[in-house]
Amino acid sequence: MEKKSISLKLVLAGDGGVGKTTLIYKLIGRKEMTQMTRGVDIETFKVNVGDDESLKIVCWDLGGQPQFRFFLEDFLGGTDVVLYLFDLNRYSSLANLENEWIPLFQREIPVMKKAILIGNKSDIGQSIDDEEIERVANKFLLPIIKISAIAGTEIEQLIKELEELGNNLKRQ
Ligand SMILES: Nc1nc2c(ncn2[C@@H]2O[C@H](COP(=O)(O)OP(=O)(O)OP(=O)(O)O)[C@@H](O)[C@H]2O)c(=O)[nH]1
Ligand SMILES: [Mg+2]
Repeated sequence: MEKKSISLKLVLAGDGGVGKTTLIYKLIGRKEMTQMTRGVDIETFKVNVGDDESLKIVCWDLGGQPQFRFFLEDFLGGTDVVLYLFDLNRYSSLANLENEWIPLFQREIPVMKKAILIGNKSDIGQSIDDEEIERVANKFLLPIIKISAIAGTEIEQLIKELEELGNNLKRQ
């Protein structure tokens, strides 16, 4: 029998250079070097949610550079999951999530199935205080995951969160 498939739209948000495309390439198992994303790229991958079902995740990888901001809103309709990425070593990338990216999504997508705050580049350390990260996470009620998209550290944790969501949706 063919596997049943649920499909979700996942959007990667955050400033240019924080590692959104690198993370997607890790999730889909692609090895190529990444370039700045121009506009938006779309990639899909699957996670398993039980023997007879899989969860298809359609990832919308947004270009984070300021020149692409003006049309981003057009891509946000129907978002189920958003990953808010920042660089653990670049304070402005966390501040811009708090002041621009998260408010934009809250305005455009009032009901979201899941949103996660992701600090990337843990392989080169962390210069932002944990208290500051927790303050932003608490303000918007977001879980925090610290990852290295390049090294693959804690990517499993992220996949687990997505599988959990898939399992919850399956039961509905
Ligand atoms: N050390 C380290 N570097 C990383 C990591 N993730 C991404 N990078 C590097 O950061 C740079 C930017 O990564 P991208 O994935 O292109 O960033 P992006 O968020 O997609 O950027 P835009 O497409 O411009 O929005 C690249 O040189 C990556 O190799 C990581 O976990 N650790
Ligand atoms: Mg990119």
